[in-house]
Amino acid sequence: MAKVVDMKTLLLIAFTTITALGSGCRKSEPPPAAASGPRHIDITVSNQGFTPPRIVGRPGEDLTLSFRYEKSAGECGREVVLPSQNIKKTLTEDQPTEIALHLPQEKGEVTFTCGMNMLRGAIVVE
Ligand SMILES: [Cu+2]
Repeated sequence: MAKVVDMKTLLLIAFTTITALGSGCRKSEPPPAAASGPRHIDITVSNQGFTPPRIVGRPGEDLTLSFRYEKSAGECGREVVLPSQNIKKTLTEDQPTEIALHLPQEKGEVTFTCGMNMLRGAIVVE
């Protein structure tokens, strides 16, 4: 009986020691790197059009537009066109479609539309 207690005590000591060592050795994680790379923007396409319809960007900024398609947008809403960038993409409901975009240096608007130019949105460079 005494031996069983001894074994339990031993295990407890061993466990405590390992735990203490483990936490003592753990190095503090460096803080996450400052956000770099393209800014991610979620845009939903539905019967309400593009949401949000206007996005403000800085000259020369890199963006990743992530278009999420909702069926209410209809078949035409499946197409996203950025005429000034020569970009045309077909969306699916399975997963968002990402479009990488490098904004121009000049102030102005980069518009995006549905396939027939009925739904419209814009990135305002200012
Ligand atoms: Cu349309």
